Amino acid sequence: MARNLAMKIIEAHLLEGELVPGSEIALKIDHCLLQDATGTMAMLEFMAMGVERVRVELAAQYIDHNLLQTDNRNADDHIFLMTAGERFGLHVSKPGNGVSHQVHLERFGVPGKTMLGADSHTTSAAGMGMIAIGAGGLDVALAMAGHPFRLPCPKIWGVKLIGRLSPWVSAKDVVLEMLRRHTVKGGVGKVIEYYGPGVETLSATDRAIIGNMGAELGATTSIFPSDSRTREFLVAQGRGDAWVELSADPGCEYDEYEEIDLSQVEPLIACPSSPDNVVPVREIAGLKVDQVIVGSSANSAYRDLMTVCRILDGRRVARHLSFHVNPGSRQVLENVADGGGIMMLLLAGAQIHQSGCLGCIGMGQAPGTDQVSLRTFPRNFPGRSGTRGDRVYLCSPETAAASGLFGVVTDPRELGKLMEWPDVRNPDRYVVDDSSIIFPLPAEEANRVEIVTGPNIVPFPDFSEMPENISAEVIIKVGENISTDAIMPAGNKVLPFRSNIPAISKFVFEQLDPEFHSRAMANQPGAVIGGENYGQGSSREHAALAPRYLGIRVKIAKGFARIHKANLINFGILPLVFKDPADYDLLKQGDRLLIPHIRTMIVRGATVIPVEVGERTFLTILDVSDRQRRELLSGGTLNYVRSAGAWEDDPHGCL
Ligand code: MIC
Repeated sequence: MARNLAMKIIEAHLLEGELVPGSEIALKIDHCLLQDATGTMAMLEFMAMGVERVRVELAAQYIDHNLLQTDNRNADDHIFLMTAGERFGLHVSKPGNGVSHQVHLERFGVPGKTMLGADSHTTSAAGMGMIAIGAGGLDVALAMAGHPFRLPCPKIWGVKLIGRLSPWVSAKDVVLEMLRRHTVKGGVGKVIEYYGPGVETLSATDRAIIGNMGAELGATTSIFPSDSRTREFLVAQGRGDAWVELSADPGCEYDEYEEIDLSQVEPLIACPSSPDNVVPVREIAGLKVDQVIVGSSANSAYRDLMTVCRILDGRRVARHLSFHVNPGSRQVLENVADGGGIMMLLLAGAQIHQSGCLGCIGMGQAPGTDQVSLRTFPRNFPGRSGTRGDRVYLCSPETAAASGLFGVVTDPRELGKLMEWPDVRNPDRYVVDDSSIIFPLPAEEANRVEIVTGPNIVPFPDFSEMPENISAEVIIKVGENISTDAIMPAGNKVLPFRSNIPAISKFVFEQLDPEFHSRAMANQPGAVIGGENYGQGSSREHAALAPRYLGIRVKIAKGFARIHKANLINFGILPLVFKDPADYDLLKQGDRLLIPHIRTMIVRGATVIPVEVGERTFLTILDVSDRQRRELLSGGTLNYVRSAGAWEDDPHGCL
């Protein structure tokens, strides 16, 4: 039978389960990706599993998020990650070497492989023809220990690309078009597979941008074929031998269909404060801009930066505005320098930063009060930049550069009146320098490496088992599409505590309700009520781990985002979905919820769970697998895998 590409790769890695959308499948994982903000906890979790060395083909630890060293804490975490990485056989990419997604694409990505990453934008490896999925740190730690990754079998959504992008329009506009059409919930439970004649007009790094922001559509991941453009990128990286040709079988089917005529896509921009709040740039043209940032995890590759350089060449950015460039990797920076781009940026008045995530996760670059900030980043959830009430817009590098020049939001096609379209081509051969990557040591030598654990790393908290009855107070009720940034903020103030759960828990829901922490501490156990797509956005498991530390035992929502739901289970929080969404309206903060005999119901496999509030009872759904039931009963996945028998219980453990 003719198969689409996503299914071919999934089938080749299938260890358990049926390829029926929604039912649980277990996949063999080839590559693991860790970054520092999620990686410190993930590494501690891996160490708690007692495994001697990673059990995947390749595991890479990137240090790209917590780059500001304002005291000992981030620096302590870096040295911990470097030494632990060496000890357990990971590749370690040092601070300043670049954003995980860009570096992985450049140096390690292999078409047809699976990858699990402790970062939602792991999906960028779509540009390499990989099935690359974001997950919580604990799931990645399990995968590094040789366990399969379990997830609901996705539907495959075929998006046919036809035509060719017009000058001044680029890959970011394509994914913004997807978000305009389908919103931040449009991809939930799906892998987006791009196919059709338009695909070959996009380079591997263009495809990575589209894959990166597939996370914003809520998709499990995205994928592109591995074709001559993939080969071209690998050859330019000096890794041509990693290339294999991969595509869907002719005549294959998809669960859903979509078509985008690239020639019809126009410059688009996502307005504050959601990536799907998309309008054509021309509709808001003229709005004064105070800050522009190009780069970070999306649009930070050679073509993106060099396009900006060429637009700014011989000109200066508007007088009142700050223009920042965050290269995706040291390699990108070196190649842009090699192509003469750095001088163009400097003379135009741009600020050039080190390679890393930086302002994308609120690690510096926060805009001033009421300032308008245009960024090529993937996310603009409220306050994520570090500034309360921020006004962050997401756009292509072309729109960013044009707006930077004029000081107001500008449709980049306007530039056509001033200059020729800089049709930037990627180098045939990149300047490659791997000196900032620490390659794995032979096992014998690795065993002698001492892991340096600084004072910022505090032991993982102990969590109790699921009780027979839950009686919990509603500590907070929140609305629709609540992101993990709203639950567990990022930023320079909070991120250094990622390896210190008691300390980071003080910031839970801080933006929405500064009293949340003290109320939760005083009223344990607690419950949280949410709307649709609760927990969208990042993979950060701290958005489940820290609430659990504060005594949250149950979250009831109209729907959960995939990664967050898995994280809740991993830390023993019951994820219940309203059977009738109208019951959401009946609940308020301070209500006492009773869930009698929840333990027995979980053991018996109940899926409908009655919840009592005062005199009323409403119904909720517990949609979890048998394994997840056992994890919930144990009080979380770590308790479960540590308990006698749990390893044997997993036929594919310790592959
Ligand atoms: C993000 O873009 O939100 C992050 C920061 O990369 C997160 C990971 C994190 O919170 O550390 C993600 O996307 O998963």
